[in-house]
Parts: sequence; C-alpha cells; structure tokens
Amino acid sequence: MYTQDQLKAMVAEAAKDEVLKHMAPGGILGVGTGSTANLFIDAIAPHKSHFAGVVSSSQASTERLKKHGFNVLDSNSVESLPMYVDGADEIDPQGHMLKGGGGALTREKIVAHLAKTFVCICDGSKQVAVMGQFPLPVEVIPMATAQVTRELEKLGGTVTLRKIKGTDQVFVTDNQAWILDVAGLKITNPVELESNINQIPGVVCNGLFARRKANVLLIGEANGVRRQT
Ligand code: ABF
Repeated sequence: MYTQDQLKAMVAEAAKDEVLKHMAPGGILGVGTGSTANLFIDAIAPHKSHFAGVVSSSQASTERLKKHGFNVLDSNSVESLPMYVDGADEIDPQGHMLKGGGGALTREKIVAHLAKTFVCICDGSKQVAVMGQFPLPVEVIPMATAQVTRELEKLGGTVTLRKIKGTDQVFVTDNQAWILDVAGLKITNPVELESNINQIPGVVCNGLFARRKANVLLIGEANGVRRQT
C-alpha cells in the first residue's frame, strides 16, 4: 500500500515523463503550486535545459524553480504555453476541479488559461463524487470581504476568512488580496457556480476550475498512476 506522499511522488514522476514526451525542446512550461507541484518541480529540474523557460503560478513556486536554476519568465512575455502542470484539492468524475488550498488559485487559473494542455497531478484521495467537502477558496479584495461573505452565505456556505496557519493574522495572497474559504457546499453545478461567484463585486477569482478543466489527469492510486483524458 502506498502512502499519500509516495502517490504524490509517483504522479510527479509521471508528469515529468508526460511533459518530456509531449513538449518539444525549447518550449515554455507552466508550473503550478502545492506539495505535489513541488515534487514535480524537483523531478523535472534535472531536465531544465529541455525548456526555454517556465511561467510560475506563485511566488513560492518561483522561488523553488529559481533555486533549481530555471529561467522563470513573466506571464506577460508569452501569448500561450504548450503545457501547464498543477495539483488540485478535489476532482469530480467529470474532471471539474476545486483548487486553491495553497492560496494560489488566481495565478494558477491565469497560467492554466494560457496553456493548451493542462495536466493535473494528484493522489487518489482528491477524487470525490461531488465537490465541496474541501472548503471552496474565493479570493477577494479586502474592502469587499463582508459583503462577499453575505453573498456566499446566501449560496448556503459557511464562510471563514483565511488566516495564516497557527496565527490570528489574515492570509494575504501574492496579489495582496484575502481568501474566504466556503465550507458546506454541495457543488453539483460547478460550471454555473464558478461563473455566479465571479459575478459578485469584489471577487477576484474562485477555486472552481470547471469552465476550464484539465486535459490530462494523472492520478496516483493503489495499483499505480492512472492517466485519464
Ligand atoms: C494547487 O495544488 C492548489 O490549487 C491546491 O491547493 C494544491 C493541492 O495541494 P497538494 O498538491 O499540496 O495536495 O494547485
């Protein structure tokens, strides 16, 4: 039986193979955020010369990539990316994802939108029948926090302003915004809910990746890595 960390390492390796197989040398790779994405960064690092550069989805991933010697490019310097590799917090049977547990949802969605192929890497525990067991992150402009909270509560959620773990300090995103975590939702309509939440004034982005799903899922399971497209 594999541990969750072993499964994450397995999908990170599989994503390295996927990228090296499908991406021509000299391309620019989009890179996600989180512990599984970190394992992918470490796995692909020995092959950094395969890429002209990378576009990162967070300051945390940027630091890790730079430590490995990658050429980290500004997202504004590319019109598109051949591939983007990133993790997820939940995935439903149709491939809709809930992301943002690491607080990087907005930049992740920006870089994913640039990419032709989004490869999602995760261990099997992320697969759910219906999303919402993991609180849905919603990035907000601080001055709108109270009114966005009220709107999200009307949707049936229990809303918490994200704090830095173990402190009473508000978590601030790379975009100098705050995050509301919405628990208690049963997300049977992810595409519609993603759009509806984005209409609330003050919302920067939310963690539903439903309108733009991953093109390839690499899922670490008991008998190995399952590739789903
Ligand atoms: C990232 O992957 C985030 O959107 C999500 O929170 C994270 C999943 O975390 P981990 O890979 O650490 O399980 O893209």
